[in-house]
Formats: sequence, structure tokens, C-alpha cells
Amino acid sequence: MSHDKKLIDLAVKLFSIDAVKFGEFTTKSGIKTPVYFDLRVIVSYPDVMVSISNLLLELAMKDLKYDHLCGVPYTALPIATILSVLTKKSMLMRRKETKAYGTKKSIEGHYKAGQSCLIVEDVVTSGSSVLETVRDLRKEGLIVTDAVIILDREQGGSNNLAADDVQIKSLFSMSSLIDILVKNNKITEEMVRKVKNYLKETQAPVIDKPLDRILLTYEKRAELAKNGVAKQLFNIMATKKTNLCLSVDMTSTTKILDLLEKVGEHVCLVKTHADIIEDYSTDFITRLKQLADRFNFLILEDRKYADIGHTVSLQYSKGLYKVADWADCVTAHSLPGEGILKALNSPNGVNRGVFLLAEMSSEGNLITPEYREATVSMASKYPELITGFVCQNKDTFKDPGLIQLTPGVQLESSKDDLGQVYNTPEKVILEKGGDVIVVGRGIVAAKSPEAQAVIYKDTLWKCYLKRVSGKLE
Ligand code: 5BU
Repeated sequence: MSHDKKLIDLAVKLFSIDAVKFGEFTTKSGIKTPVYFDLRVIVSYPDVMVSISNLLLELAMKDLKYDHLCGVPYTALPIATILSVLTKKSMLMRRKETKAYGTKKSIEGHYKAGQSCLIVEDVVTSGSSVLETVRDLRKEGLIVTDAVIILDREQGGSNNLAADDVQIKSLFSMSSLIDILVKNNKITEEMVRKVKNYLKETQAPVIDKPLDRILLTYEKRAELAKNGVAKQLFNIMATKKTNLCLSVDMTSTTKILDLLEKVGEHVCLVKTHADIIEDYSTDFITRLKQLADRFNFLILEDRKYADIGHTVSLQYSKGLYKVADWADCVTAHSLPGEGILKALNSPNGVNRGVFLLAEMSSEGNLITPEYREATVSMASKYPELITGFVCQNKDTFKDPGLIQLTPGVQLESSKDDLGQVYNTPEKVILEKGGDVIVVGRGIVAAKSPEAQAVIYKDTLWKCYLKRVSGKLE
């Protein structure tokens, strides 16, 4: 049988098993479409899987050289498996989520950097799914230049991929498929017209880009936040036009309260270290809360919990400080594992949050990139509890509903005598992705803390506005 005849048979078969549907559908990204592909169903039809694999081999893969094959999860996995068996080339598998435990690898299988890998995918629309897989493979040092596809929707995918040096070869394009189907009386001329119009209208690449948190406003991010404290904090920042968190690292309650009287209106968050205060009392907390209400700021107790869950739950709610009673949010290390998050889970359903430490600002700290990633993946299981991460880099996490709290900031880059490293507001907001910026001694130790707080507030806010305008240069 000729290749053309085989393609016609396959197209008709895909239509008959509802892998290709016509009508009115809405895609994941909310776009209306008259044609819908769902190739997941092919696993129920071994004959279809065999014809697809053979045709990919004969038409798309003939001239390609590669050491490994990798299917884009998940629909293409069975096809990649068959192709691996037929070509006797080894297969690699990409995990969608990096494991928090065990090998932590995103690519499974045996390979060496410098080897090449061919991508197998079912349907390409914008090309973004293929690109995700390509990026992970390239991160491992694998060379990826080609992808074979069952169906190209002709909506910008091949251009997007070519821009990233990936060439695609597909069995069908949207046009060739509807051509076959109309000739075989499966769809009407009217439907062909509809599909062609739709293709014309959706020619601009419709890349399903994840929302880039760095470019989103705090108002928008408040809508996306899943933790109540994060939502509140984003809203406070947007209303008060400040992303300044003041770290009141002072040992006297009078000094702290006096300072907050003066600068409360300029900050969105006040960060405490209750255990450095020499005259701590419940009266102090009452007055701190009154200031928080009057000036509309939240309170973060920077306790950096780091023990087993049981101990942390006692540290959080009992003892001298009874932090759970008054702090909107606290900081915690991920080191002990998930138990710590269970221990900090909102007491009696009160609105509380946790900033997990994913990185530190101090020189020579022992946090590794793997630890940082595992911290973020641990947090993803507690979306309602996690307010954000204390971290130093924008790549640490993507979720626009979470807050990047960045300490180690002064107007000039410098260091203190005990390992603290300071970056400038421009650097932490524009380059490093900081959302809420922690300033301690930069304000507290200034001659006029009030005047200094205004300078920090204005500088930090300008940097934020510049960042969300997208005009970084
Ligand atoms: P500074 O005076 O601006 O250096 O104060 C910074 C504050 O932030 C201080 O309270 C630290 O305990 C806190 N901090 C930090 O500096 N670096 C970190 O990585 C973390 C917290 Br986590």
C-alpha cells in the first residue's frame, strides 16, 4: 500500500474512533475551536498505534539520526515505546514533576551528555509542551534537534520550535487532515470552511506561556494567591503602594513601638524576632496588633522553625511567645520534612501563613540547588498554608500566587562582619525577583529611620513599577 493510502486510512480511522472531532469546543486556554484532537484514545486501538508508529518511521524518521527517543508525556509515551522497540533505540522518559525524594532526576533512563535524542509528540499547537521536554533534555546535556509529530495544528508551533532549534516532521497538518476527511465524506465543505477560517484567525502563535510572576501586578497576584495571608499582603502592597518589609531587630519593646508609630504607614509587613526582645510582654503584642490595624500592615515572626513537627507545634502555640496567637505568618526551614508544615497548619482555621526558607542571604550558607528545589516541591503540597518563600533568586519558584520575600537589602551593595550580604533594591527586584523586600539595619540603624524608610519605600516601589511595565532596559 502506498504511503498516501496509508495516511488516508489512518485519518479516516482517527475520525471513526473520535480521536478527531468536529463541532464547537473550548480549549484549555479558553479558545473556541471547531476541531478537537484527543489522541489519548488510541491506546484502546492497537492497530492504530501500529499504523501511526510505522508511518512515523517510514515518513518522518527515515533520515534522522539519534541515540535515544523521548515521548512528550503522556499521550505520546506509548507511541515512543513502540518506536523504541521497532528501532531498537533506547527510550528516555521525562517526569512532569521532579521527585522530591530519591534520584530527583527529571529524565529517567541511561544516557550520556552529548548524545542525541529525538522527540515524539502527538499533537503540536503552540509547541510549548514539546519545548518543556526539550529544555529538560538539554539541561542534561542531551542534543535535541528534531521532533516527530502525528499532527501539526498549524497554529505557530513549528515556528516556535524552529526558533528554539527544533525542526518538526508531522504525519498530518490540520489542512491535510481535513482535506482527506472531506474527500472521504466524513465532514462537510461547510466544516472545512469553518476550520480554515479558524486557522486564519488563530495564526498568531498561541503559546500557553505560564503567567510570569515577575511581570504581574500585585493586584493580579492577589487574585491568584491560594493562601489567605498572601492574598492579604498582595492587596496591602497594592493599596499602600509599598513592598517594604521592616525588620524590627531591636531588643526593647518601647523602641520597636516608637519606630512603628513613625514608619507604620510606609510598610506592608513588619518582621519580628520575638526572642531577641528583652522586655517581651503580652501588652507589647496588644500594642503591636493595634499598630498593625491602624497602619494596615501584617506581622511576620521570623522564628525559622526547624525541629520535628511535634516540637514545632508546641513552639508555635505555647511557651512565652504564643506566636500562633498573633503572627499572621512565620518563617520555617524545610529541613525536617513535611511534618513541620503539618505542625504549622492553621490553628483552628485562623488565617495564617508560612514563608519557607528556600535560600539564605548569608555568605557560605549550606543550601544547595537540590535542597531549594525539594523545598519548593514540598511546599506545593500545602498551597493553602504557604505564603511564599524566603529566597534570593527568581528561578526558585514560578507560582504567581506565592510571594518572594528577600532579605539582605541596602541602598549600596555591601557585607556586614558576620556574613550578611547586601544587594541593592534594583538588583533584588529587577534581577532577582524579590516581591517583598526585607530591610533591617538599613532603616533601623539610620540617623532618621523615618526619612530612611520613605527612601527605601519609594526606591523599592519604583523598581516594582519598572518591573511590571516589562521595560527592563
Ligand atoms: P538586615 O539588618 O537588613 O541585615 O536584617 C535582615 C533580617 O532578615 C534579619 O532579621 C535576618 O534575621 C533576616 N534574614 C536574613 O537577613 N537573611 C536570610 O536569608 C533570612 C533572614 Br532567611
